[in-house]
Amino acid sequence: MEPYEPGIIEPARQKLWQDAYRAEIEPGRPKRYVLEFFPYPSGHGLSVGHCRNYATTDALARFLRMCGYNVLHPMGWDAFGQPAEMEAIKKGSHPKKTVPTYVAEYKRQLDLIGMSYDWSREINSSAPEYYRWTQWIFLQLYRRGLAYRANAPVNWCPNCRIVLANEEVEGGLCWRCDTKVEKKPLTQWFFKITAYAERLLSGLDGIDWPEGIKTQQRNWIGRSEGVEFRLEIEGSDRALTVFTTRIDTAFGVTFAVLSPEHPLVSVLTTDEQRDSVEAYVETASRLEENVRMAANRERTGVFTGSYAINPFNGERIPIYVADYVLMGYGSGAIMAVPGHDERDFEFAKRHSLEIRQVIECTGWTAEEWRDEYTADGLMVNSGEFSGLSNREGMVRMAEQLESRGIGQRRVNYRLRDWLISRQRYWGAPIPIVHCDQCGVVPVPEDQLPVLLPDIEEYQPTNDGRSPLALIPEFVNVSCPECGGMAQRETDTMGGFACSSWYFLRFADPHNDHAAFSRDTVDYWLPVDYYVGGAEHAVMHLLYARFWTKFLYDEGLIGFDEPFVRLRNQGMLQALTPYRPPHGEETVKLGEPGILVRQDELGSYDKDDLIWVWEKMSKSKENVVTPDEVVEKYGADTLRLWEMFVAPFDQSVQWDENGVRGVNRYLHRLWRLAMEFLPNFDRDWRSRVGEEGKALRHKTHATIKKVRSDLEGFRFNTAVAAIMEWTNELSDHIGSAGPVAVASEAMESLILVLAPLAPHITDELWSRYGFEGSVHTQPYPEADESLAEADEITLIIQVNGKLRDRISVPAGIDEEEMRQLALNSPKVGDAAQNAKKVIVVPGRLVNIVV
Ligand code: ANZ
Ligand code: ZN
Repeated sequence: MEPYEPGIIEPARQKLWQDAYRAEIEPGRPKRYVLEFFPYPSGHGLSVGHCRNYATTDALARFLRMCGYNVLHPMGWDAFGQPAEMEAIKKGSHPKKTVPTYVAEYKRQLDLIGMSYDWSREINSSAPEYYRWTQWIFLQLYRRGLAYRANAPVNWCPNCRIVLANEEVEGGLCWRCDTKVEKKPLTQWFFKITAYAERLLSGLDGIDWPEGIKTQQRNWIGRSEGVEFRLEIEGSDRALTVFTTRIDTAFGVTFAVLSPEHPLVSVLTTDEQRDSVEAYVETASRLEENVRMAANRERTGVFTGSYAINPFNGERIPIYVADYVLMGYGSGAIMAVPGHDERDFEFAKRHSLEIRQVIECTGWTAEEWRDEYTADGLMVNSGEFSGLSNREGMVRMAEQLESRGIGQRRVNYRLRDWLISRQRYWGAPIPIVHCDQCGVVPVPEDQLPVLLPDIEEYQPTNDGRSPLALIPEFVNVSCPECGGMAQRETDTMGGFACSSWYFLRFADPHNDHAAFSRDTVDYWLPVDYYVGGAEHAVMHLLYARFWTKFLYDEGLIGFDEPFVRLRNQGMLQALTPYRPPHGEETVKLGEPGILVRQDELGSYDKDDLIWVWEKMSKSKENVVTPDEVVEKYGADTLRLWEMFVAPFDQSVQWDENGVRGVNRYLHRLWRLAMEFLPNFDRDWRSRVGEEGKALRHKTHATIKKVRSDLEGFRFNTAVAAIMEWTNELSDHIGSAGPVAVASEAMESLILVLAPLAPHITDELWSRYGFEGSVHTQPYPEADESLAEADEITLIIQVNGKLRDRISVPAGIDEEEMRQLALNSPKVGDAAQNAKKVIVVPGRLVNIVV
């Protein structure tokens, strides 16, 4: 018999699939848009870790096609931006050279594992025909006042010599090179995402995303409701504006705090206090925001010498400057309530300020902070409001401030505007011209794209300007408005701009007179399944939602949430040789993560190799490539393993034994199918009957289960069910069960498995003499009554050899099974001579004589 040779059948099948997955609009036919996160094609190529996402999403796309949907499953490249540029710099090459090579390699690998993409829609965000429209959307945002310039201190990485977005600073360090980030003032372009804060929040309620991701977005947006009011300053006609979420605690205010960056700091500082305030402000300016906000930090600060007046009780309250108050939030000034706010409590202790209780709670003392002090309760020591519940007091006190004209209720967001400027080469140039006469002038739409000049020297400059600033031919233009001498904007857009709309472009990728046509987008969008890693929880997903809402407001699209369903794949980990952190000689066994010692015996020795599970990544040098796995076992084995190993969203560990197990399954399946082939009855529909009910039940129950598992992203249990079904089919054939029933099962099995193991099933499909590809067949439908069938086949053996098979009710008990077996005419004398009767519930009875 011909052996299973994936190395031969897989390339042959893939050749037949070329162009087979083109998606065309068919009005009236239901569509599904299945999309993986826009990958950045790195020079390291794909690992089997990446394949987890691709293999699974492809199975889903293939399944949906067989279910009759018109499926769009495209792929493209997030090729602009910092990672591609950094990589090119490291390699001493140019991104315009490296990107196409890396793209070709990614494509080769994706084809190697049998992805069913519509490659005719491939897009590349660094191609002028794409970024022309990124620039066009920039202009639309600009036109609506949603793209603006502002001077703000920016994060400066002295090593990469570029400005970083807040999101690219991790714990005060550059996300790429771990260098400590500094602050530097610069005029930057921003997108006004804050204008959409409320809708970005409320939109989360209507979409099917993992709760964890929604929570991260909610926290990032950080909505809070409170009151903003005026605090008069003693002996001055100036006032402070403060924002509080707890106006009900206003009688407990014993001081006020300004952020060191607050514009009134120098005005309010008295001469005696000036030296210490200035020194404090200077120190604070060098600290990172997250350092200043850290929970365990000492609450430092200095007195300004001025006092404010509490509008509720007329008390004088000293005004301090302290770095735990940030300028970028609320109004940059607070009323401090040490009795009910932990940071204020610590500050008051340190500076010997009064700590007063104004909300009732058990065990309150001014000696020690307890989290219960922030709870709701009855108001005390609060003048006319005493005795009210604090929730009610909150409303009344806000109303009072409003009616006195000194405050109003306000909603605040933690979300900041999106910094889009990069002083870097490898990005879409911002389509703006600066003219001495006309100011900021947008490039007319018919002059797009503003081409990224083709230069050899693209490294960032170390004065913070983009390398584009060094190219006179690029910079000097005539002003689109007055025709006079003017200069182009030399900042480029960060990569997140490109990935904020690519999913729309896939609907209409070759349109050269618009970003996309409304018709194509109306048909294909929104994305039905969006699949990728949880690390993109905030930035990319929030930006893409913002642009979608904006384009909706512009009337360019008809929906305002881009991704109906989001699914995150779990990480793939691999065993990695453990290197103790620098300077540490010894390692304690049993430390978290240390699972396996190469030498299982004896005590730990400095020379032993210790292995730990780490995320599979090039930097950890633990990568397994799809190439090596496909070479050894075939793409179907890799694909099936990726799905079988665990629920999709769980972290898993690379395990070649598991891969071998899946490979053995495919070998078994091949053998079974090829051996059965000569007996296969194509006409099984007219010949299946009452006999062999057990397998029929299994067939239909499995079809039903797999359908619902795939719809619910439970690929692992779907694969397990298919394997079990294969075993039953094998038993059935081995015990000479009815051929028609086996034929039904075999044909259905090939179809059901097709989306998951697309090559072997397509090959078997044609070996079984069917026309066309298995992937264009309808997905089997379960016969409900058979799926629910309550009959099973009882196998009766004598000394382990088959004697009889009878249909019995599924719920049959052991004693009934035993009686049925002993009474079977085919068992004959053995019944009387039985030494032992072994009953395997629900399956068989073995009579030992
Ligand atoms: C008085 C008070 C009493 C406060 C109390 C809290 C508890 P969220 O919910 O995060 O919006 N705050 C306001 N502006 C600030 C700034 N720029 N930097 C640091 N802290 C600031 O937090 C709002 C609360 O954080 C505000 O309410 C204010 O302290 C503080 F028992 O005012 B609260
Ligand atoms: Zn001009």
